[in-house]
Amino acid sequence: MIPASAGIIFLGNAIYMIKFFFKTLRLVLMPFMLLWSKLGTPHGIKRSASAQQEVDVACQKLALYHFKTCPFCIKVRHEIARLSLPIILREAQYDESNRAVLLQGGGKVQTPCLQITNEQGETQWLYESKDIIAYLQKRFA
Ligand SMILES: N[C@@H](CCC(=O)N[C@@H](CS)C(=O)NCC(=O)O)C(=O)O
Repeated sequence: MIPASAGIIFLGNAIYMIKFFFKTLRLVLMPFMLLWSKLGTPHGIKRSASAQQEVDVACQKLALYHFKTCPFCIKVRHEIARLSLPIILREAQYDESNRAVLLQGGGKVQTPCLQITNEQGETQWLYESKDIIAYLQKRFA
């Protein structure tokens, strides 16, 4: 019979190897994701100066928590660029303080997450790339 301690060691090693695999995969994919992020950025739509001014003011109440190489974040950043939205980007993978704010405010470290502050100063944390894109299109397209 296999002792329990051997089972625990095996499980520990398996978890370590899975984590190592994904860490390596992330490192290998990183340059491609950065390239996609850069080259895939669309041109922004043009608005009249006054319309853009209104949009600029509205965007001061928004912030996107993101990881640079996360594919879901890249999709959202592309839509932000397409809609010509000057939304502040807060890196949350390595920046400990942004990560802590996201965890405390939104309840989990998952990106992308759009922080929306309303006129009353209340904050909403919108997760899910599809929902964020739908929200931005509804408001600004
Ligand atoms: N269904 C989500 C998926 C988001 C997601 O999986 N994000 C990853 C980064 S690519 C994440 O935040 N993982 C948490 C972590 O790595 O700590 C969406 O479409 O936004």
